[in-house]
Amino acid sequence: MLNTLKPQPADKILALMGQFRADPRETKIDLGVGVYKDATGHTPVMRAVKDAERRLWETETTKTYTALAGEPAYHAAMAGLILGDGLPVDRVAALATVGGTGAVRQGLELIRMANPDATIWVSDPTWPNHLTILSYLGMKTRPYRYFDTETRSVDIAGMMADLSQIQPGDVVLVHGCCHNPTGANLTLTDWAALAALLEEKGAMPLVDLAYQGFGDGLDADAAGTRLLAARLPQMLIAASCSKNFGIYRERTGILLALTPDAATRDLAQGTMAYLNRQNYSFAPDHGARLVTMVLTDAGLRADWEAELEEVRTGMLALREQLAAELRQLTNSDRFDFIARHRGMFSRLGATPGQVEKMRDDHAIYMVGDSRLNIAGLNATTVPILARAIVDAGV
Ligand code: PLP
Ligand code: TYF
Repeated sequence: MLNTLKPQPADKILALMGQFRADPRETKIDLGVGVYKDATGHTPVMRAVKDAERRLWETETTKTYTALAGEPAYHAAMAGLILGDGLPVDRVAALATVGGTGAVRQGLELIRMANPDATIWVSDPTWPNHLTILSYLGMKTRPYRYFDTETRSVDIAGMMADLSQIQPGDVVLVHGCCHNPTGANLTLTDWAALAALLEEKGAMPLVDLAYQGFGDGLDADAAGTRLLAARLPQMLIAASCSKNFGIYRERTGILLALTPDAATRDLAQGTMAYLNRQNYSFAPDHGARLVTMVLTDAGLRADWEAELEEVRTGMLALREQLAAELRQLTNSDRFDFIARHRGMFSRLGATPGQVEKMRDDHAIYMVGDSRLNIAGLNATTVPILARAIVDAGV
């Protein structure tokens, strides 16, 4: 029976990790997978997370099951981090998930249960896993214009024009901040226009928030999400703790559902717990517990925020350096978009041939669509990349 299986296409980003490892050149530079790395190329365990782990080891007396939807303390801490002070507690349902990917998956399954005919509108381009999960679930999908390949910024006019076709009951999947793969993000004015459109059309947003704290800061990165939450009766938020807590392999995420009233909240909460039970029963607890400890202990939280801020400003400095280097080499400002982008990624706008050339000639690995991970650089490798970009004729 199993011999009837059809081979599935590999994940290009993960495949690139393997190619990089296999490259014997000592000067190789990994700008592929979206994992934060410090200047030495190491992905550290954050200080506050390590402290929380120590405390947990000392105090944890049982590892019996938690609640099916996850611990209420985790829900509250994460809802506070994402939605801020004005949190409408009685309208929020929450579900601990297997990473941010699990939150996206459960969110889409929840939508499918509520409205199997919903069309899910996705940015063009978007994180490839959005498309493969949607296809796997058999959900209707349509792209909306997002990236202006000339300016390398958001094509807001194109986006709004495409989304003017959304129907009541449709869902718009938006990246909360630090858009993957482009690095180009909505302004608050854009978010307000999106909120007005969704309200007018009776459509719902699903916000994928995987990089809160990596762009303009913890609150600024959630500002668009909070604006939607303040203006719309309902929305879904799929958030990841992988990046901002550096706990990738712990698989920690959350799905939040903002509902019009407490009765719908209860309905959504019950259905979300049902979805966990059908898919894997309980989500992993270790990462969620660490996150809860860090967010609710003043000392741990201050230390976490400080370290996250170092990570964020470090990436911004690399962006500035790369843009400056390219300004000098090309005697133009056409790469200044790199300094305007936010998060780990920028889409350079190179052709697949140019990406290949940078890999062959300089051992620089970026994703085939010319997405580069800024955190894969350091002050020494920035000039090497800038030279390679110019050499490749980008
Ligand atoms: N959404 C986006 C846009 C991402 O880039 C990622 C990956 O890092 C995720 C969701 C989910 O990440 P994870 O499942 O590792 O928490
Ligand atoms: O886009 C990235 O690089 C990150 C990490 O199947 C990632 O989101 C990449 C591929 C994948 C899961 C996570």
